[in-house]
Amino acid sequence: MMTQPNLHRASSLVNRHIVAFAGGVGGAKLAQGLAHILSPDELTIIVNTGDDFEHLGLYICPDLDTVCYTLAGLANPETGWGRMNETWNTIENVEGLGGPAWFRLGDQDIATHLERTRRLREGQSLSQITKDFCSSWGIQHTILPMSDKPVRTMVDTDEGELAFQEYFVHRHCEPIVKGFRFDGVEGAEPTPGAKEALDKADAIIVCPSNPWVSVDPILKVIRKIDKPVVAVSPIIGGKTVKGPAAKMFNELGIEPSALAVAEHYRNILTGFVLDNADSYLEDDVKKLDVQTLVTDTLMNHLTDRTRLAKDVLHFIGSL
Ligand code: FO1
Repeated sequence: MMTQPNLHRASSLVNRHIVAFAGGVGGAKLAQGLAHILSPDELTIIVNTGDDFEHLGLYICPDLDTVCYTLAGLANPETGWGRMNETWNTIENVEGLGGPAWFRLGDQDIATHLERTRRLREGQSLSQITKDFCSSWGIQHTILPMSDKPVRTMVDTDEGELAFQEYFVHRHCEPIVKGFRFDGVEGAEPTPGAKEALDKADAIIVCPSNPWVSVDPILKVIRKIDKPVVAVSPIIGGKTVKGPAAKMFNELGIEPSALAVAEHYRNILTGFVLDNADSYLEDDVKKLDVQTLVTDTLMNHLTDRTRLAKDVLHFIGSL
């Protein structure tokens, strides 16, 4: 039976398939905007797992949970991570017993880590667990860990090598960054679903996540990319909206800017999205043989997220 073409997509009657690479809070916001526009069979979100770690005996996947909670409308609107309307009884009692409380695990959030850890111990794969959790949370779009094998981002600093959450949360990103290592990335195959989604993708969108610790692990696992790639700069006016990406650029001896991000991705980029505040960098980005879109990339509310998603999809249609 011929399905009635969706007229508002007259520009591309054939279904389009987008794969989005997302990491933490910034990436999750654009992923949410894309999920509001694209149907589940048009969008697959591949998420960084380099931030995962074991803590209090629980297997914790911060970026997977941030993307899932955001798409489910469950995310804490202030922090972007963890759950809204959260309570902290458990972690406060852990602290009262002398346990570590530096990584703030809310009572609702702990259920996610308990059940994920239980299922992993039973031998279920991370992608299967994520699929089941998404249906429990009412998420129809496919959210995939980049790999079912563990990958651990290690941050080399002036104080030696630190595990990612140790650097990011416990040490508040203070140590001076000298480099990164993605432990386990050599043996980590992309999840089966990720390979399929990439094969049928018309284009890949790199969401505005930290290039060093949220996107690079995904690129290292996916390895070969032979589709058009559009990246949205996570740096606006030389600064990040949230997180240490600009500080990392600085400490690695690179002037933080949208141009520096475009140069970071230059081997895979087809198009690059800069904020209006960085329009003066547009010609320099074009010199990288990359097409550009200048627009408002700040995403405070869902309306901003869907607007930016629309802009990016329209930009892809023009490539
Ligand atoms: N980030 C913090 O800065 N402090 C925290 O206490 C914290 C707890 C936390 C708990 C669950 C979770 O899914 C994320 C959490 N994050 C916290 C954020 C997390 O460290 C980062 O979102 C990612 O690892 C990098 O984007």
